[in-house]
Amino acid sequence: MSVRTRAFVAFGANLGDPAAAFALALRRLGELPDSDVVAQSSLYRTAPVGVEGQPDYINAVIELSTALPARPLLEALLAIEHEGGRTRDFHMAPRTMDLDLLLYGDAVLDEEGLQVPHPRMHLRAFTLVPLAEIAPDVIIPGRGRAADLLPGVAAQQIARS
Ligand code: PH2
Ligand code: MG
Ligand code: MG
Repeated sequence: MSVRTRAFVAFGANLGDPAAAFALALRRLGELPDSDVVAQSSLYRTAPVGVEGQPDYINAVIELSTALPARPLLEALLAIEHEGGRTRDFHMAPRTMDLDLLLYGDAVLDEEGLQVPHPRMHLRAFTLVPLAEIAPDVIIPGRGRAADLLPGVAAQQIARS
């Protein structure tokens, strides 16, 4: 039996059919080798952060139990985004599917394209609120318990969709 790691993936979409994209992402994540979807948050409607004049996002967080190492998991996320119609037109362009690796166990990695914990996850309601819904006690290395960080993002607009 291989060792499993608890990984958290953020889903975001503000183009096309976000609910269908989320269903596709869940299906594909569940099909990854030696991996299971353990939990999924509600879908949340959120105002775009860091960019103006774009449609609202639909955001959620998915918990995986996986034997995949972080880099192959990241590559799998990029492949699923691609299947979900993701294009990279410009920085922060609206997207049909964004899958970001938030946490990979208690790993702290700062590599090309692979930073965990995600460096801004503790500052954003659109990642922290769905994460705390499914895993309030999870520790964000260097930041603390997810639920304890919620007051810091309380001013940001977020609603269950
Ligand atoms: N993702 C971004 C930039 N801004 N804003 C919201 N509300 N949700 C996102 O997923 C999001 C964003 C870059 O990935
Ligand atoms: Mg993102
Ligand atoms: Mg991304």
